[in-house]
Amino acid sequence: MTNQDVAEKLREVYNLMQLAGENRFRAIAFDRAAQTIEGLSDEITKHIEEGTLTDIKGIGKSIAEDIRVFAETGTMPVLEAYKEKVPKGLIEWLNISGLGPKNIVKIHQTLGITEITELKEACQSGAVAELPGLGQKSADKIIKSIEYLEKFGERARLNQALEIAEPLFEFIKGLEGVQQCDIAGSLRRSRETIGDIDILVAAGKDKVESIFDAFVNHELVVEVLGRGDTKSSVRTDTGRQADLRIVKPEEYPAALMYFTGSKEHNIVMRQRARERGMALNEYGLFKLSEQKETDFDQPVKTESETDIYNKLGLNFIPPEHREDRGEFEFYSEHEKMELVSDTDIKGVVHAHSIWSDGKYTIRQMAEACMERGYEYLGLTDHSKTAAYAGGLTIDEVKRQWDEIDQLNEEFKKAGKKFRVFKGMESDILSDGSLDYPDEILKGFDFVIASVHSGLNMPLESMMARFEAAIKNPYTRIIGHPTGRLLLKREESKLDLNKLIELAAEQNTVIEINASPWRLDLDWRYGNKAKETGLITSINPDAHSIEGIDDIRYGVKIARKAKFDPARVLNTKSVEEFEEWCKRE
Ligand code: DGT
Ligand code: CA
Ligand code: CA
Ligand code: ZN
Repeated sequence: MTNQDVAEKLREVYNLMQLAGENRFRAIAFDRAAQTIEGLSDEITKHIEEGTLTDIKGIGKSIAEDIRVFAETGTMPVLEAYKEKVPKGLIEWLNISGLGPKNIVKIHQTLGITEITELKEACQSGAVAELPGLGQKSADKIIKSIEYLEKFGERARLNQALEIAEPLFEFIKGLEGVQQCDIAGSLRRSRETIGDIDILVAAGKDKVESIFDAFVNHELVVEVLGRGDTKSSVRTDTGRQADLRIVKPEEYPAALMYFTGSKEHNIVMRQRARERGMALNEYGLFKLSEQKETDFDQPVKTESETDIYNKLGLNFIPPEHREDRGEFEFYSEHEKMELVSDTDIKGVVHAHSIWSDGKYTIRQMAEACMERGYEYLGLTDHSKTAAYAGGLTIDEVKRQWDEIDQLNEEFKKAGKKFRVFKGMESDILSDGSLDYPDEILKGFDFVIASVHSGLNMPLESMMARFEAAIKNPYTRIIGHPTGRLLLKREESKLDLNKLIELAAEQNTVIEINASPWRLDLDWRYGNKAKETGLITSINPDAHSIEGIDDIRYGVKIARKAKFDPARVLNTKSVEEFEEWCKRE
């Protein structure tokens, strides 16, 4: 835990307190404490150990206690309490430059809105300009800031980050003098959203300048944000920041581990090192001196990340599991976890055609699947209530079935093993029922049940709705359970733990929607899914041919969520999938 970590938490409390309408002076105390800690010339951890926190100017008893608890448990109760109090959407407003907490509270309370999208509308409609102390100029400024946020955002979705990181990585890897190179940070950990891109290189000292030169002159770079001896930061053409760090070859394993993170994972690793008389930092693993300080003269030689893990009593922990969510317990006892990979995926489940809101015909989608080496396509257009998405009437469903039968016949004649399955993405209506009568539902090979409207229901009604859908014998898969759109729309209120238990019990699959907008089921529920034996399906929700390739993002999330191939529906071969469709 660094001084910066503590300062950030305190500042978060400060911001939230203001949004909660707390006494301004109480809030300011947190901001002052944050500032002081940022400016400390020694480590806050030392003050915690020695019980001297309150000696620091501006840190009173109560904040000292908050810091101590944070150091001990990794969470700060006062912060968690305010997170509960303040609507999540509102917290994001703090990212709008030029809009302070006071005005946020004013707008929120008088107009009763919480989402950024609503705020933008209120600025455009003139509602914000009418508020005392705001006016048209302020409203226009807010719109501009929101548009900037929309464009560049605080974070990027996985696909947006990869679009920049991959070409940069390939380019840097090929430069002269680059001995090792990896993408690190949240991207290596397969997080669903990415703050900035971190790339790490091992090179000799004489090559550092030329590598940085090439990097800052890359065609994707529009601005150099900083350049030092070991690190260069640039802004790329989408606004996304990328950091390149160059370290000595012997430092590479420890640096890669450090800059892969997560912070939370690193904290535990450092703790494990200390328990074993060593110190771990971004430069390497070292022995501790008698004064229990890092002895840089006594490095412990490490060849690789695996080596470091082994020396700290662990087997290699794959980057996607480095979140301090049970990985230490698991990898201290097991050599590895079996995880699904791209090559395990045999079929494409959840795709749309021009029958509803897709861009291509069933034939075109099927051929694209074949080209990619898949054995089947589980076609799932929208159901009739989803009129905005071209949902199919009963008559259309029957005609679509005929088309699929003919296609399959044709494939068979041509000696192709490929098959299109008659699926449906049925809306879950507000009472939890599916969108067609049973005699139609039973004609599908399988049904995905998804919520597309009434996403803001209260928790209990939403759970009842899902429970009814899961218990419906025709529902085989639950689609994008929370309905979230990453960096755009909040998730519905759901008790996902309960939902997973229920689905596992009923033998209903919950998809991992692989669209980079969704990545829903969230990987954070991986432990629960594993415990209950839940089956998932890595579904692209493809509305176009290119959309099929989103499966790769879903695979990343499924690995992060600890799914092995046996618990992923579409690792089944076409014959096995056909069996599954028959049900028992
Ligand atoms: P992001 O960029 O917000 O998506 O998340 P990360 O995880 O890529 O974070 P970033 O770019 O700030 O730093 C990369 C890694 O470096 C991070 O995962 C862990 C390590 N790191 C950076 N700053 C700190 C720190 O203050 N303390 C610790 N323990 N680790 C840090
Ligand atoms: Ca990063
Ligand atoms: Ca970074
Ligand atoms: Zn859907």
